[in-house]
Amino acid sequence: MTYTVGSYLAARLEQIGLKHHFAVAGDFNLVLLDQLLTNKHLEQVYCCNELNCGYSAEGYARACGAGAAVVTFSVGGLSAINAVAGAYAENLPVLMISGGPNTNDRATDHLVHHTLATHDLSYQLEMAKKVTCAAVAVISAGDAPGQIDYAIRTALREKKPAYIEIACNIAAAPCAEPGPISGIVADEPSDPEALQAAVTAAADFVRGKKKPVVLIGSKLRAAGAEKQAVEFAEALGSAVTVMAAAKSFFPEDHPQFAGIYWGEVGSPGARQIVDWADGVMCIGTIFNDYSTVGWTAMPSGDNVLTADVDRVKVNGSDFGCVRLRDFLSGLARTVEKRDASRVQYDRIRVEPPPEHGARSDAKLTRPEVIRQIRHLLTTDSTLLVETGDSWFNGMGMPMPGGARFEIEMQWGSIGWSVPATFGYAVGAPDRRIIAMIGDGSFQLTAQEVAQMIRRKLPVIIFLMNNHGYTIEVEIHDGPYNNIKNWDYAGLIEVFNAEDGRGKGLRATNGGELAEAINVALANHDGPTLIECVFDRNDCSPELISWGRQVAIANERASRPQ
Ligand code: TPU
Ligand code: MG
Repeated sequence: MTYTVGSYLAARLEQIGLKHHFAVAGDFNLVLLDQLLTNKHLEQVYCCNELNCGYSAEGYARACGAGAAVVTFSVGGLSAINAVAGAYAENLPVLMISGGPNTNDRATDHLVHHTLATHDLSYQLEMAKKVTCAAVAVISAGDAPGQIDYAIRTALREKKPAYIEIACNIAAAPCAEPGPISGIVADEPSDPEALQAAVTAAADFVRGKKKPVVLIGSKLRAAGAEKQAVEFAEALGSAVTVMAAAKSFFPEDHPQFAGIYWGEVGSPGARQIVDWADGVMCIGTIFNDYSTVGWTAMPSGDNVLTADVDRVKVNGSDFGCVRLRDFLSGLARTVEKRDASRVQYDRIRVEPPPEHGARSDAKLTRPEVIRQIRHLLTTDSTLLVETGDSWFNGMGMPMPGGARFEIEMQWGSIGWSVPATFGYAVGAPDRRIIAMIGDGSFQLTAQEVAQMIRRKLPVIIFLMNNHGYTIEVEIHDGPYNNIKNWDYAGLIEVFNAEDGRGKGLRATNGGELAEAINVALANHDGPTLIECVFDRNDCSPELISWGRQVAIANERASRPQ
C-alpha cells in the first residue's frame, strides 16, 4: 500500500486504538476525510457542529483513552477550541485535526475564504498552542510523519489535547509508511532514584502519623493509576475519600471508601474524616474554587502529602519524574498499616435511610427523580452529569462496583454533556449510558441528540426541567437566569424525522416517570429523552450551600496593590 499524509494519520489513529473519529466536513478537510476513510478499521462519525465534534471526541476519550475530532479551517476550528481547551483542563488526549489552506496561498497576496481577510493564516495554530500540549501545521509531506507522531506522542504522554493542521493540498500527497507504534505509545518511565527517594519519604511520612487518610482527585485516571490506588489503599488500610471530580475513580463499594470530600456539601462524614486526620495523602487532586467550596475546604500545611501525575511533594521535599502508578505500587509494598481513620469512619458512617417512593400521582419532585434514577445504575452503567444542579444530584448516587461517573468539573462548560454523552456512547456501546442534563445546558448543544438517533444509540437522557439556570440563581440571581421553555420531549420527534427511533417523554409525577423509564429500557433503537418537570425552587440543599460560598468567594474585594 502506498501511504498519503492522510492515510498515515489514519494508520496512527488506528494503531493507538481508536475505532472512530468525529468529523464535520468543510472544503479544507474534504480530501483529508477521504484519506481517513481509506482505513477500513476506522469509522468516521459525523456531528452537527464543530463544538459538538470536539466534545464528542472528549467523551470518546473518557471511554476509550483518546479521541479525535476533524474540522475545517477557522470557521470550524475556532468553534472546536472551547471543547479542546476543556479536554486540556480535564486531562484528556483529544486530537484536534484541522484542514488548512493550500500551501500555495501562504506568503502570497492571495486572500482565502474562511479567514479574517488578512494574509495571516497562522492564527488558528497560534490559538491552538495555548490550549494543547503540542500543535503542528503540516505543509510538507516529508515532514508529516515526524510532526504527526510528535503531536500524538505528546498528547498520549501528557494526557492533554494536541493540534494537527494539514494543508488541503498535502492531505493526499504521498508519504512514508508508518513504523511501529511502540515508541509513540510508550510511557516515560520514572527515574528510579527519584522514585525510590519519594517512596521512602512517603513511607516515613506515614510512619509518623497515627490517623492518615487518602484523598483521591481526578488526575488519578489521567495517570492511569486507579488500580495502583486500590493496592496502595489496601496496604495502608485507612479511610479513602474522593473529590467530587473523581467520583467512581475509587470503587464506592470498597470497604475503605469514606465518601465524597467536598466541604460542607460532601457526603456525610467525609469532611470530618479528612479534618480529623493527622496526615492527608492527596493523590491526583485539583483544588479550585468550586472543588473547595469557595476555598472553605482544602487540606494544606505540613500534614499534606501531594502525589501528582509525575511529582511527589512530602515533608518539604519535591521529587520529579516519579510516575504516580509507580509511586503508588512502590508505596503499597513499603507502607505500614494505619487503619485508624477507617475505624473512625465506620463509627460515624451514616447508612442511607430506607427509601419511600412518592405517591405515583403526586407532583414530581427532584428527590423522586433521583430515587428512580438510582435504581437504574448497574455495574455496567455510566452516569454523565452536566454542570448545574445535576452535579449535586449525581454526587449522592451510590455507584455499584464497575459503574462509572463522568463530570466536566474543572472546565464546567454548559452544553458539554449532550455531545460528550454521544461520543462516550459511540466508544462504549456495551454500557448502559445515562445522562442528567439541566434545561439551560441542554439548549446549547441539543442538536447532537440527532446523532444519537442516527446511530441508534440507546442512551437515556434525564432532562431536568427546573425552568432556568438554577445553579446561577444560587450564586447570584437576576433576570438573566430565566430561560425560554422548550417542548424538550417533543424535540425528539423533530430529530427523528422520517427514519429515527428516538423517544421523547414527559414526566410530571412519579408514575409517569416510572413508565417513561420502562419505555426507555425497552427502546434499543435510539435514545430516550425523559423530560422531568419540577418546580423552579426544587433544588438540592447542597447547591444552596455551595452557591452561597462560591458567591462569597467571587465577591471578595480586590486587595490594594
Ligand atoms: O439544574 P440547573 O438549572 O442548575 O442547570 P441548567 O438548567 O442546565 O442551567 C445551567 C446554568 C449555568 C450557566 C448559565 N451554569 N453555568 N452557567 C455559566 C456558563 C455559561 N456558558 C458556558 C458555556 N458555560 C457556563 N458554565
Ligand atoms: Mg435548569
